[in-house]
Amino acid sequence: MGKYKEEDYKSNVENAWCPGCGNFGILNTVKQTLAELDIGPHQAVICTGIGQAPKLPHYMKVNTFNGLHGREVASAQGIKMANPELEVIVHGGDGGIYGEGGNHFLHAIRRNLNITVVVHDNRIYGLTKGQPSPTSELGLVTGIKPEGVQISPLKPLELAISQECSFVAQAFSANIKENVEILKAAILNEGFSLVNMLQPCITWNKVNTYKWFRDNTFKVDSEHDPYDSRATLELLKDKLPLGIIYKNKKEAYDSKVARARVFCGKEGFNKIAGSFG
Ligand SMILES: Cc1ncc(C[n+]2csc(CCOP(=O)(O)OP(=O)(O)O)c2C)c(N)n1
Ligand code: SF4
Repeated sequence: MGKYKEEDYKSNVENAWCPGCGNFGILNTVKQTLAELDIGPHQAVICTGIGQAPKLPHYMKVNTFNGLHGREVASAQGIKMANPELEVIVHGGDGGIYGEGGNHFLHAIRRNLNITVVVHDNRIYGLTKGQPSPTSELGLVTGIKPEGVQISPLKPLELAISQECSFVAQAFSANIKENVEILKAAILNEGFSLVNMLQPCITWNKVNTYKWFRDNTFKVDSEHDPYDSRATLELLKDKLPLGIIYKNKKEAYDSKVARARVFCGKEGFNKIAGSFG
């Protein structure tokens, strides 16, 4: 039994999510994961932007940085560089991270800091009442898109794999037990970890419901080799795979910087610090 229990992350802030929202399952997963990894509320920071997903740290006791919509990955990288001891986790929506924050997302994968990014992928802009997001499927009709989505969705997992991301997983918000294991592995991975968390928005997305996600997902076979990018891309072809789908061994950027700090000494390091791109 670890030092921390789920109650240690409890907050008294009133919850404003719709009853039945997929975000509740994600909140439970995060609390349970931190408790099982023995990461106390003072040892982690959850970075968010604006939206329904970014409210997650308001509903728990943990350090929080709540910045601009789409800038959650950027602030997380700054925090990790300033305090490498902190467990830095990002929670954002598909709109914030893949849309407004798409450029940060792409380059953060390349930079490979030791952070975990959990995207609550409800395939819609939830907080602002159902505009299409980058992952909305072709033809999706919503209250404010009556003619249906006209452009094909972004493929975030394929994109992350194309950039040789250190760790890529996909999860479905209702599978809390499995998701705790996935999130633990993501946090323990030394590098940039992406968890695309499929999450029903029961209010604005009437297509990608709990039933739809159950019918259109499958659990990745234990035989799957996550280091085999070709096999992983095959997995992504039809239905949505759940589990750890891709891994790539490479040194985390913060660890490279720490080595440079030792190698050059403090003064020397300060001279070259600006050259880390
Ligand atoms: C730079 C910027 N653009 C747009 C907005 C308005 N805005 C706030 S939340 C939001 C949508 C959030 O959708 P998503 O990121 O998918 O998260 P969700 O609410 O679905 O969890 C938008 C468009 C904003 N606050 N800042
Ligand atoms: S609008 Fe959608 S994402 Fe937002 S709380 Fe309600 S169900 Fe959840």
